[in-house]
Amino acid sequence: MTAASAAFSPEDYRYMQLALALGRRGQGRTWPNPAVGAVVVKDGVILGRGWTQPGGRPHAEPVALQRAGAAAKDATLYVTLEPCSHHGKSPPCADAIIAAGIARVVSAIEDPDARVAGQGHARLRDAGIAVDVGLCRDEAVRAHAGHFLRVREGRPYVTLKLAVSADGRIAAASRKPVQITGEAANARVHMLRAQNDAILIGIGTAMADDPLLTCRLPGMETRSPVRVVLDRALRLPGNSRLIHSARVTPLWLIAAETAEAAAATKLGAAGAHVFHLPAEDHTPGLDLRAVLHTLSEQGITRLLVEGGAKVASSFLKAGLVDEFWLFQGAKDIGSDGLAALDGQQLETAIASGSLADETEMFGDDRLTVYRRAV
Ligand code: AOF
Ligand code: ZN
Repeated sequence: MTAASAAFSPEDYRYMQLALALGRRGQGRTWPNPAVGAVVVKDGVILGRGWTQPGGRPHAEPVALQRAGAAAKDATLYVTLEPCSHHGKSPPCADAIIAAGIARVVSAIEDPDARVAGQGHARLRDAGIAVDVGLCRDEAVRAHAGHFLRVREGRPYVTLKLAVSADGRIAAASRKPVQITGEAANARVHMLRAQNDAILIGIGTAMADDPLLTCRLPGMETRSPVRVVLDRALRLPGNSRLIHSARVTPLWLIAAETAEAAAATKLGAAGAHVFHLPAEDHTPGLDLRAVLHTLSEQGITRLLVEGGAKVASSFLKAGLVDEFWLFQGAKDIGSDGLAALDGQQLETAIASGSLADETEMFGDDRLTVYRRAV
């Protein structure tokens, strides 16, 4: 039974929206698992709310059911992804739902994970529970895009973020970083970091900017993503801020297998985790699909790409950008500044993607988010 045959009420819609909002709370820290949200409701009263916990467990449903306690009997459970039916590190959510005496489950979408794939819904129906699937399906597809891509294509969902001056530059000619956006936009970027599992830059940016790449919003310092540097020849300096913080916030370096073993040993001893990919002599960079595959194998479902110009245009050219966050500052840098993309027009790159569907102002800075249609 799918969306077409299920009758959903305005209340159903409201509670599923709540479940989606709860699920978003976990984004960026539930990997390798999806960030699911769940709500238990009876007679118009919300009895329990839950979302997938850091590291992916407990799952959302048992959290919501535990809050509801014995009152969950005969209640409705709203959940943003099919409840699991497999024995992982914890017993199946479907069994917990049955044991709690839930009468109806409203679920947004099937879980493509081969261990679940319809069996969660089937198990609930077999136990006599009414199961309606498909409410807010498109929003759930978006919310769980990283999980779906990881399961189906072996890669994470990729968000590219670029901040450009009014004249489309990202740095001064000297490569010296310039303040392009203001405080409000910068805070949004730090939030975006927290909402991703990992953040990736190229070695050029790592050397030029010596960035930290952490989330520095007050109270959210522990929500920094894994930092990933594309460092083909392992050139990252041992005295960089990335290396100095590697024991606090994970740092993964992606190198070619031809990189010097001594450099790998040294950076590894300093706390970085080095991954080696087959070297391709004819290309100067790394094969981005192989990079994404490696990250996906490690459990990364949502990747934020933060530059620089070369990395940004490589991802765009390879068609590997699912979402593009473009911040445009109000000031010019000047025509000798570094162009946003390496040998590619920003306008062309945007046009080859999809429609702009969100614009927001942060002081004088304009954010436009371009998304691939789901
Ligand atoms: C749910 N609710 O909140 C999440 C689910 O390794 P395990 O046992 O934690 O299982 C991971 C799989 O469970 C994951 O691949 C996905 O299919 C599902 N995630 N399921 O019922 C949740 N996060
Ligand atoms: Zn589960």
